[in-house]
Amino acid sequence: MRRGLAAVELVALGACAPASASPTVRTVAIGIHYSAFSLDTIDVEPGETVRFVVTNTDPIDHEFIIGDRAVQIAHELGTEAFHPPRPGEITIPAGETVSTAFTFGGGDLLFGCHLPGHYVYGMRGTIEVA
Ligand SMILES: [Cu+2]
Repeated sequence: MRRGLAAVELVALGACAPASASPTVRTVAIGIHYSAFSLDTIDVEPGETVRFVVTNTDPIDHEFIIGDRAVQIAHELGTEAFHPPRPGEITIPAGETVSTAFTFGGGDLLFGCHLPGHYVYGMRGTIEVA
């Protein structure tokens, strides 16, 4: 009797495992052309993981940095001497496509490129988390 219950529990656990191990990840494609992002607002759900596929068709490199105001300011001021690889922070070399996955919390965020002058020029947008 006890062995039978354990088997049922194992089957139940097995049935749950795949759902939690591979949550659905939405892909959002973003283009960069003439130093402008193709989107200026991105809507996501709280807790959602989104894979951003960013294609840069310009002859110069660009960045796609996700973060709050503090993150954007830190990158704009260039106070980070070294950029460790982080989710939501990528450089897209000229003519290339780079992707990054980012899991959102509950608050709105910003995205932008912080090559000199680009953010101020308009290479930025908002991510509305709701
Ligand atoms: Cu740029």
